[in-house]
Amino acid sequence: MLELVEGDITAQEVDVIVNAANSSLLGGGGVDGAIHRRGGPSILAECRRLRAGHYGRGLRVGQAVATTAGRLPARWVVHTVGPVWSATEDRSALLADCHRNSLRVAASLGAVSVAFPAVSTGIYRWPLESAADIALSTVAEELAGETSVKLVRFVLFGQQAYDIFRSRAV
Ligand code: AR6
Repeated sequence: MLELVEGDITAQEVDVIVNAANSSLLGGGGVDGAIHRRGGPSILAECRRLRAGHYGRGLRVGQAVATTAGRLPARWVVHTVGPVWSATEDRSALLADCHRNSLRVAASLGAVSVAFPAVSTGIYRWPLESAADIALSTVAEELAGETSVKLVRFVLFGQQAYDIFRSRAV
C-alpha cells in the first residue's frame, strides 16, 4: 500500500523513516536537521560509528544505511543520499536507487511500514514533479516484489509538495 500525507516525517509512527542525508552522515539542514533534532544525540552517535567503520569515506549517493531512531516514534532511521539536481546530466537512476536501497535496508530489518520525505527536492533542488514520478514508480515496483514492507507513506512538507505528489500518483 502506498499513502501520501502532508506533514512532518519526524512525527510518523512507522517502523522506518527515511532521512534525506548527505554523504558525511553527520547531519545538515532540512529534514536531516529535523530528524537529528527531534531524535536526539544517539542517532548522530551511531552515524559517527558508521563513519569510523565501514563508511569511512561516507555514504555514496543512492546508497542507504540504517541507524536507531533515538527518541523518534519510529524504530529505525534509514539514511540515504539523494543526488543534487542537474539540468545537464540525468541523475534519475540515482534518485531511484535511493528509494530502492532504502526499502531494501528496511526489509533487511523486517520493517513493515516505511515513511519517505521527498528526497532531493529541498536543498538539492530536484523539481517536485520529476521527483514524484521517480519516487512513486520505484516504490511501486519494489512493493510488487518480495519484501516485508507492506506500507510506504510519503510525507510531504507543505501543501504544494503534497498536491504535486497527489497529481502524479495515478
Ligand atoms: N518532514 C518532511 N519533509 C520535510 C521536513 C520534515 N520535517 N523538513 C523538510 N522537508 P531537504 P535534500 C522536505 O532539503 O533536498 C540536508 O542539509 C523539504 O521541504 O531536507 O535531499 C542534508 O544534510 C523537501 O521537500 O533534502 C543534505 O545536505 C524534502 O524534505 C541536503 O539537505 C527534502 O529536502 C539534502 O537535500
